[in-house]
Amino acid sequence: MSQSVDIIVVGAGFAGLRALYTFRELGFTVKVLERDDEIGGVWNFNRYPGARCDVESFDYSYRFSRELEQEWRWSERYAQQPEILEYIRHVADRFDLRRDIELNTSVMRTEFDETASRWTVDSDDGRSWNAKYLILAMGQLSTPKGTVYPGQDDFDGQVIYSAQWPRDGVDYAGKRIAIIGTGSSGVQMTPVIAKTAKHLTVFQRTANYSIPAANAPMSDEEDAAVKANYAERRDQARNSPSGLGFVPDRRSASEVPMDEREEAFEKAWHRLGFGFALVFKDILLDEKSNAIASDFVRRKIAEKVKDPWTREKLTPCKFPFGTRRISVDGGYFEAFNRDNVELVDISETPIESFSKTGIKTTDGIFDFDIVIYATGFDAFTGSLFKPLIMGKDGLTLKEKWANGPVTQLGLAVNGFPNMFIIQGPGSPSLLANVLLSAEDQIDWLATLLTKARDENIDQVEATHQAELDWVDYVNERAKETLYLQTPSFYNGAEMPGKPRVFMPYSGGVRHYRLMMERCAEKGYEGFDLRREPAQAIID
Ligand code: N01
Repeated sequence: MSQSVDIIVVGAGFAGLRALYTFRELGFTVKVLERDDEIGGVWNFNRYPGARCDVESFDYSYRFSRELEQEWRWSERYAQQPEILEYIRHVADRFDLRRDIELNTSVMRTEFDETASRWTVDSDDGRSWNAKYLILAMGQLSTPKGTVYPGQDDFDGQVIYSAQWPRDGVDYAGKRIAIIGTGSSGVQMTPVIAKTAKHLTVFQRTANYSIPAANAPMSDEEDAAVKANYAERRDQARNSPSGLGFVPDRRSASEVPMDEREEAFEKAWHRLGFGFALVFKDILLDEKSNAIASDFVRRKIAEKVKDPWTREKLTPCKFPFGTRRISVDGGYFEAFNRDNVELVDISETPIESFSKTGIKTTDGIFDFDIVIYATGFDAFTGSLFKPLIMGKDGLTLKEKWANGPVTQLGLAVNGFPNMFIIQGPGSPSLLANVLLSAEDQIDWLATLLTKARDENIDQVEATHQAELDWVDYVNERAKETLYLQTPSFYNGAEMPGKPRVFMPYSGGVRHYRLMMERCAEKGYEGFDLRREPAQAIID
């Protein structure tokens, strides 16, 4: 017997909870299905030491409740994972969200019934739901790659994945630890683990750019100052390209006199974290300007690392600054000055396998008690392909996207009526403050679905032409940037065999929101809104 609701939301992370709150407020019945035994999404899984948000807490928080904004007190500029999870739990309790969340519920299959204009949703434990709308809020980085080297099962020590960190913690003090991977996760955990590990070996394949977080406790004065003008801050964030509130200097980095430029970079280096890439308008757009910024960051890294060999290896040189996700660190490079920390360059001496006692590279065997994989995720599509999602005519989402994702506005897919993806491929997602942009999308969807309810519309479906146009547009915008020069998880290079398609929308959250608004103003251009299946009211 299936339970009937207006909306099924898959995923109880930040976006899923916001969707639940918003649609419930509007009088829709909503059920959120969450595979884990706790809410929080990535903030529930990524419990590794040092995990924290690279976006300032004041901006990486919900905007929908003025009271919540005023009440919640962040302890640091960049909150740590436990505090963010506590915030999410607080929101769920404060707004009584938990009663509509089913934990331990993995969606296995979902299919659109064209006659009834409803989605049926089946979970792994045999339960079923049916709903008019399906909202996929499954995250962009929630399916770990699960890297496995040969011989791993015979390893005597412990193997841990950064995004599946054991709930009861890991006692790494006094132990010999390996970290494989130097993306944001590896960069965040390295200085923390280094402090108490007996020995830490970091296996690096590609050196990464990282900017100091300049994290600090949140003073009462700063807290009060932000809260006195929170609406203004939110507006500024929403109207900045990244959703972080930084509006770049409108000049090209290459045109600014050297002294002035160095001063601006120096200031940003000590304060902006992620926003360093936005000091001048064209750091991510123009090769010459990017080379100047890349050079500055490399010089800064070199100043931090004492040993010449390690310094050279840690200096990123294989790709332009910012064309892979920039890391934001709390002493990553400095950690390599410790006697108990060692770097292994596996681009020169690759890992061959695990041995019983550790890891075997082409250079020899390194013994460990614990090996940590910080090797990343099957980004954007990994989670969306886990359940079988079947739209019209028996077509699955995986089949539809065999050559790469196609969407209208990053939100909807032709052939999958009444289904919406939050921060999916084609939306700003991983190139921006993802929470801010998710809230924009949910607010926009709220207006659309309210209209559909008021006007007895049965099906809302992206047109095929609209998604072709949107994909072209996303690609055109990407060509204006330097992102396409670098293999990364933005373009499917992180997984063997994945189509090489640039996935996020690089035009910024403000422009993206304006595109959504324009679509609505034009009567939801690019969507078919149908009262009866196949009877178009608006094309
Ligand atoms: O993953 P990554 P991550 N053998 O893909 C290496 C978000 N995040 O978990 O570059 C050996 O960036 C790989 O090497 P290479 C954020 O969006 C947010 O660190 O492919 N090494 C790379 O060094 C971030 O960007 C926060 O040559 C292997 C690393 O592993 C995203 O999550 C905090 C390998 C993977 O880096 C992912 O970050 C943390 C192999 N087989 C993360 N395969 C916030 O603060 C891969 N590597 C919000």
